Amino acid sequence: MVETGYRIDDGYIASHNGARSGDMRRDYESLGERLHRRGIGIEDIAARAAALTVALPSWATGTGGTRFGRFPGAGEPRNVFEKLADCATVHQLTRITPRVALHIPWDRPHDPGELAGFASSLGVGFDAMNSNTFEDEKGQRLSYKFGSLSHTVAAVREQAIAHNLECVEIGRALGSKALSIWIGDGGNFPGQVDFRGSYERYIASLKAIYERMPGDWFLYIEYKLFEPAMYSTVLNDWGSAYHAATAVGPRAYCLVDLGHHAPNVNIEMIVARLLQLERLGGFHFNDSKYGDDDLDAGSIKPFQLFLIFHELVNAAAHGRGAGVPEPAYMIDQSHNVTDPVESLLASVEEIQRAYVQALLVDRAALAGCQEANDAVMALRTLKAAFTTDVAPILATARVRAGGAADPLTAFRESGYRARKERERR
Ligand code: PSV
Ligand code: MN
Repeated sequence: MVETGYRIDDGYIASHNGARSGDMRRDYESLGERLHRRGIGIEDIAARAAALTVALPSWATGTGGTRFGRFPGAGEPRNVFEKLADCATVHQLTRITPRVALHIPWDRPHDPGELAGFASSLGVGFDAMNSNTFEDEKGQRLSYKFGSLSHTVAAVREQAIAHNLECVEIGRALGSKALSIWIGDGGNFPGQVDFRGSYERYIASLKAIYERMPGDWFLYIEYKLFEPAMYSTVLNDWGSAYHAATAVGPRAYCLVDLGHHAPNVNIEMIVARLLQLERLGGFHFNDSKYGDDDLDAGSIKPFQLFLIFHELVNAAAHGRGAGVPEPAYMIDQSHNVTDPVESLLASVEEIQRAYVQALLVDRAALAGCQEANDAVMALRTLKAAFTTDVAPILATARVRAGGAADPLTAFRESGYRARKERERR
């Protein structure tokens, strides 16, 4: 039986909340009044805020790094069990992160049944399985140096396909329902890779995986414009991902990682297109200034995050086609200078904030502005929602669900990391 180690006491969370309850109630009532004047029922918004769920990446619970080095902090998780414990702590404080996404081989469990039992004892489950053919695993027979699913050599492609099927097998034992594939395949120099041939081989490999996936699983196809390949990547953009998904089958969808675009690309429009075409599988949330920076969600471009959620809320109002799943929300970040749990807590709050702000958009008024070609008032309508301080809704929804009014402060003051420093020598 694996030890859980120190956990934040629910009584501690209750006293943290108790100290804030008066202010929280007053702020919530005052916001409720102002929203009522805009024809919005705060209770309905609070209920929708509480219903949002975001998956946590196991790999973001430890300090990431850059190619120039890594500066791990004390008390970081040493194995998949400790990663799950940290994710469960984020869920305990926020109440909207009940699932964890695993990366194989980084988190390959010796005994998936044992891991599933451990997760359920912590009150969390599993999200998409993430395969990794962008690195060579110790002892691996054939190298991915020149690609994996799109490699010129059939035996390398077969090995990469087998790895993805192993991820599915592990995921089945854990209760996961999706496989997320991102490949690093591409070229560093013009002429190195045959664009046409590599894309064809990639799609054929995806088909081989898809055909052997259980019938109730989804395949998420993640694109990225560059890195580690610096000149071209095989799956570089949403158009390539969209075509791949449609070529593979009805349960294949595109995954949008916010950091996987060139600077200033209109990501909300890509999201709107994929929603309209019914091939948006979900997100890897993070933020960036220059490239795939993997900074905390909402830290650089909170308005962009809001606009993305605005498109998601719009699409939900239009309804989804039969069998089309709700987009899956997941964080994918690299925490280099912060406590990873603190960054995750802050990011979860930013994602929930953007969602709630998007719920406040006066869609009838916006449609009127669009019909009348009134650009100034259209933007003002969006900004009215974006500039609303929805913190009282977030805090109230969390506290009602048993979480903390202020998760970041509660985490810091709990002494969790210091306890883990002692436990995780
Ligand atoms: C690649 O940059 C990526 O976004 C993929 O999702 C990977 O699985 C993840 O980061 C972890 O490195
Ligand atoms: Mn990603």
